[in-house]
Amino acid sequence: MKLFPYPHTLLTLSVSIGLACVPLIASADAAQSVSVVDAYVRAVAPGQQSSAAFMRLRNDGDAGHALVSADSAAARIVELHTHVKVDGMMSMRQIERIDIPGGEDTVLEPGGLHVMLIDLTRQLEAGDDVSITLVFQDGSEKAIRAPVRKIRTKMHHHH
Ligand SMILES: [Cu+2]
Repeated sequence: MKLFPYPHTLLTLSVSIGLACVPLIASADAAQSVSVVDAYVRAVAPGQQSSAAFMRLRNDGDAGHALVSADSAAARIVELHTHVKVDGMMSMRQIERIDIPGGEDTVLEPGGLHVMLIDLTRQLEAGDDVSITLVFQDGSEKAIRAPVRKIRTKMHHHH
């Protein structure tokens, strides 16, 4: 067995300790800190091309996170949207991110923030399940399954 000279051993030891400390210093990633509660997708009438997913994003960590994109096999295009009032009319607008402040719940609901499912690959009927992958700003991902529900509120389509 070859004995390494002392300085080399010391260097190796320092590096090992440095790496071992990383998980303790770094805060939990978004997928760990953020839990998804009450997710659901709007049922659509036959022939309707788009739908939306709603949910409560609960951040149990101290650090703020953000949802930056989402993906689903149920739609060819998935965008993050919000509703804005333009000339007294509510309309939808695509946004880059949905902030999820630490220790708070961020709610995606009809008339507000939502995950827009555009160009549906199948009809979404009440009782179905839709798989959605949420992608956070730190690169972590969370896969969820959301039941399809009938929602009565009117939706405006202004893309
Ligand atoms: Cu929308």
